[in-house]
Amino acid sequence: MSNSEIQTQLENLQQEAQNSITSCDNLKSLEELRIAYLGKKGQLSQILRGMGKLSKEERPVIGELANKVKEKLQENLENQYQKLLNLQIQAQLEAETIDVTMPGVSRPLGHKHPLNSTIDKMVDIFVGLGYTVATGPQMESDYYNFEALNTPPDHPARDMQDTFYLSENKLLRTQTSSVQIRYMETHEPPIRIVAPGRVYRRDTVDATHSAVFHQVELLAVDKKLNFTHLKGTIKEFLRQMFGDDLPVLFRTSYFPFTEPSAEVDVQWKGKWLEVMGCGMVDPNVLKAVGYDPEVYSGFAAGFGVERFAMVLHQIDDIRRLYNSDLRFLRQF
Ligand code: 2U9
Repeated sequence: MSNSEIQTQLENLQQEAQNSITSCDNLKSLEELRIAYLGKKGQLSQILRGMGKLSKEERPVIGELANKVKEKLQENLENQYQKLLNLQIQAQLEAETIDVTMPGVSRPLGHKHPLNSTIDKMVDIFVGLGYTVATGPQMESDYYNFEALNTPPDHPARDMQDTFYLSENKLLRTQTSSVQIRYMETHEPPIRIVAPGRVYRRDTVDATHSAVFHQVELLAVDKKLNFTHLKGTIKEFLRQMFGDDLPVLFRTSYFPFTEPSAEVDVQWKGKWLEVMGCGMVDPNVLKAVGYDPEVYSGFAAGFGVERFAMVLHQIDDIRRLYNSDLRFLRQF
């Protein structure tokens, strides 16, 4: 092959390659073009193979031309590569654009049941006053639910009609007081505990009664505790629960496990409401757990959680708290 033939071939190659490179529209084809023109077995190498037959004088001339073609094509390839890469990045950015002004997708979130939030609120207040949370079994023996709490066998509370008996000596606790008995058996005074939990009574279900309900009970035992300590504690609790300037009334009452005993009413939204019972722990209860009633005295109180939740949220029927009706529960 002659000098001028090779020259023409190189020029044609450059023209053709330049056209296909600038009209190439994706990175994969561009790489294929690079291999086809500049690769080891590419078109440029093939043309240069014909150089062997050229004279000594012609060779450097063609060599120089071949290098120029090669450099030119490399430049073309690099330019097109950058151009296609930019287009690809641009397209990707556009595809991934987030419109921050679009309304969000709301995902429904669960939240606490009003009974749980009421228990938490009550317990938190007592924890703030230095009390420790204590819990215990819901299935109890007659001893922990009644006997240790100064409730003799002939007491009406033990009636089969009031208590769920599981067997002769197994029952569903009617109050969380059994928790305090168990706690006192294993701890020495001074003690300050708050016992939240589920309790059971054979009540006929209506707007204000449920066979399963919740209590928060309080117990403090120490030397020289008196009714003033009880009153101050209860008043502070009710103040934190219902707000300042709350009219509170202590009415004389009776419970087997406290003496003296009182029921407490608060004036809330213009009405007097009974919210809890309380009293000084009966000496017989202290004796039952091995505390000396001559040395120690205690006060206790009991709250019905459902009643508090109903008063706080103006719920008219206790059954609403158990129906799992989301339209109702979502209000809290
Ligand atoms: C021990 C000693 C005494 C807990 C008390 C009450 C008064 C009370 C009711 C409130 C509404 C029950 O849920 S309710 O129906 N409770 O009136 N509870 S004194 O006295 C105790 C507790 C434990 C060892």
